[in-house]
Amino acid sequence: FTFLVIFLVLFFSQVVFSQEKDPRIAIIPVPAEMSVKSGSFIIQKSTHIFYDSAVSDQSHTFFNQYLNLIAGFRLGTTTSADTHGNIELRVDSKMVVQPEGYNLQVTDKRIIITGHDPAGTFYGLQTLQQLLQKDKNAQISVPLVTINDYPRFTYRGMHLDVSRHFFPVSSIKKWIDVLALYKINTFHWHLTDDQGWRIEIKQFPKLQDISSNRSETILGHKRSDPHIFDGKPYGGYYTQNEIREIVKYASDRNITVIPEIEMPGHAQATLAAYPGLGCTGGPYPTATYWGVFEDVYCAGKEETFDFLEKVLDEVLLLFPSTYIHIGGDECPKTRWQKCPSCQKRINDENLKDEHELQSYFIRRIEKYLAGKGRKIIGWDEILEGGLAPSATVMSWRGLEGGIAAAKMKHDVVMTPEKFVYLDYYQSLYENEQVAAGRYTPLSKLYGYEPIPAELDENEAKYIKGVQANLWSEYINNDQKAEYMMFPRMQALAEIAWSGKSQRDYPGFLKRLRSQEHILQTLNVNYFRHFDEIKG
Ligand code: TNX
Repeated sequence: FTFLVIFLVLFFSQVVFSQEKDPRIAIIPVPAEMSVKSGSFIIQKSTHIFYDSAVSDQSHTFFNQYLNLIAGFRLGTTTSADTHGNIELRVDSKMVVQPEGYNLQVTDKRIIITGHDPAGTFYGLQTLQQLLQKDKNAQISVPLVTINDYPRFTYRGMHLDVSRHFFPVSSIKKWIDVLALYKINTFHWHLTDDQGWRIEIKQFPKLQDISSNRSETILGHKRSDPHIFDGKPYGGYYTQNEIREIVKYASDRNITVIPEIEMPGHAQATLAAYPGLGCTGGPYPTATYWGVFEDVYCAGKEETFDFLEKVLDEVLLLFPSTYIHIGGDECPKTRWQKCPSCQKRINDENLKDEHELQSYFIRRIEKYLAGKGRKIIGWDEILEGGLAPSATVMSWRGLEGGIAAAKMKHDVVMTPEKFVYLDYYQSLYENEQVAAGRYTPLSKLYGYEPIPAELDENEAKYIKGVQANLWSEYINNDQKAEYMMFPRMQALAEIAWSGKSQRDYPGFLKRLRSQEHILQTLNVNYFRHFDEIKG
């Protein structure tokens, strides 16, 4: 009996301790359930991937790309179930019941990944990818684990502003790869703003010729530096072919791309090309500095809606996402107050004021998109003057917008600037790279709980997920974008995917350190002092 007890104690302590101590087992986001045994499965050149017909081809392609980076070889694939020594990829919605969930079993003989759906299998492979490491003998070994895992939230988002600064297709693809590895499933692409329109629209070529260009702003080097202009031309936009390429690339990695076309505010770049769409008739320059601008789309003119509907027609052909982001934030009402056609609209439509005019604007676009089978999502200002009936709210100014919308039974994505804005400082070091004013260190992001305490259990169901935003006013190159994004994106991924009770900041920091080789393998720049910051 004593022997048995000693055996059991040793056995379980090994299971528990090896998880804690084995730096090879550093998975982000932390899985729902995991057990570990000593020993490894060795991936050899002769190892084959077997996959059943429900699994997407892209899954193993993506896996092989990464394996090739660390091992210098790719695995062959087969659809005939000769299983010994293989990696098997399956889909079985009865065995794994949670959408996007998976079961991963690594034994010394084989690896089996079973997903609830193809996305689940893909995520099992991402976990496996994080477990790959070269051991002492330069072999690619995988620790023996059994994992059951599934997401807490269905919406796990990352946003990127390409208007303030433009990023090339190759960088976007590189970042999509990293997002996929951390089980992010939504890429919110902020394509238009005052400082630049970045999507080709065939019916309105001046958007490419004029709205995508401006005079560049030189960034200050200290927080307090003013904006300085050098007057050099700055510009860029994505062709429709490039957009299709990115949407497909993302979709192969289970990432939905949601385009954002800003309205009624943040539209000065559009007005630069089509001044007739503003209240005053212009002329307007594409904005050369940051902020909120008074010249917005005129809500009184039919021309505005004609234009936006035609733009959206082309957008819908490029983006299959259910959601279309229509912006809605920071729209000053000063021009509308003095504009005869806006005042006429307020009268004709029996609206109380300019806030209701904004609501009229958004509802009209909502209706147009609903007619095409799409739904709108917008920043929390769309609550002003009455929320459009089927709108989803992105709560950015705080928690209030999200709370109000959930109480009204509207879907919500939480993205409060105070916690999840990646353009804010991540350290207070004297020589930190210039960023937007506030401070969101890694610990603050990690500590953010997306379900507001004010909501009861039923209301909480409307919180679909959480997103981090990377605004690019102060980010004018890829290296810096990566520096701002990583590793705060990994913290976001963990709060979006992992259960609330699994949150463990010291453990997260350790896993992040153990995983540095992944970012290095992918040639990703990141903020390296993350565990020195006390918050
Ligand atoms: C507010 S968040 C904005 C953006 C800026 C950002 C800078 C939101 C909906 N609007 O236009 O880029 O602050 O942090």
